[in-house]
Amino acid sequence: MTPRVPRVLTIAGSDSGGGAGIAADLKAFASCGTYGMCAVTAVTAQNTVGVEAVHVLPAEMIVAQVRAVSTDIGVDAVKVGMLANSDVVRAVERALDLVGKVPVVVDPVMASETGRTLLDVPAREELARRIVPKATVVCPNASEAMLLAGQDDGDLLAAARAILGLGCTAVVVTGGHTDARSDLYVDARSQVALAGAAHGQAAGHGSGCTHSAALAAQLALGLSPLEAARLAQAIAARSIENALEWLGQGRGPVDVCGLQAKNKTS
Ligand code: PXL
Repeated sequence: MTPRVPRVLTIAGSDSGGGAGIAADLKAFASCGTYGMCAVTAVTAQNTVGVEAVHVLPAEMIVAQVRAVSTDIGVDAVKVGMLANSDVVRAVERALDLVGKVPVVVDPVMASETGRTLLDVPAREELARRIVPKATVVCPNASEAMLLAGQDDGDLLAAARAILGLGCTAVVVTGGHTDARSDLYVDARSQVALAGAAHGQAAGHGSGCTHSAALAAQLALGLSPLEAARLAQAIAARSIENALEWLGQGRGPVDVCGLQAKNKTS
C-alpha cells in the first residue's frame, strides 16, 4: 500500500517577506514530510525591518478556506497562528469545529518581532476562552505565556499551568529567544525542561512559526505531544542556525530548508 502523506493545515497570517506566518509554516510542513495547506487570516505587508500594513480577512472568508480544504482534501492536524482580532478568533473557533477531532497546535501570536501588534488586546481573552481549550498543544514564548495566563511575575511554570487550566492538553513555553535556551513542556502528568542549543540573537525571524508548525506536523505524523515538542525544538534550532542573516536590512529569516547548504558549490 502506498504510504499516505499526513495533511496539515495552518490558519495564520501571511508575511510578504516570506519569513514568518504561513510561508514559514508551509516550509516547515514540507520539510517534515507532510502536505501543507493554508487558510489566511490576515495579510501583512512586511519585510525584515518591520510590518508596514495589516489587512484582516473577513470572518466568512476564513471559514470558507477551512471548509474548502476539510471537505475535500482532509486535515490530519492544524496549526493556528496570527488571529488579529475577536472576529477572527470567533471565525477560527467555528472553523476548528468544521475540521473535527484532530490535533491542534496554537501559537498565541501577540506581536511581530519588530513590535507590531498582531492580536489586539480585547481578543486576548477570547483566544484564551475560545481557542486554547481546543488545543492539543499551546506554544507561547515567555511574554505570550505571561499575557495569556494574565500574569506579570515572570513565573513561567505557573503561567504554563494556568494555560493548561484553560483546557488544552499540553503547553510548551519556548525559550529560544531567552537566555535560558530551553523549552518548558507541561501536561497534566509531567513537566519537562527541554534543553536547547544556544544560538545567536541576530537572525531568527519566523522561528516561533517554524517551531509551532513543525510541532503540528509531528503530531500529524503520530508523535506524542512530548516527542513532537522535542523534535520541533530541534527543527526550529536548526532553522535558526541556518538563518539567512544577510537577507534584508533587518533581522534575517530562519531557513528550515537549509537553502545555503544546497546552493554551496564544492
Ligand atoms: O512571529 C509571529 C508572526 C506570526 N504571523 C505573522 C507574522 C509574525 C511576525 O512577524 O508576521 C504573519
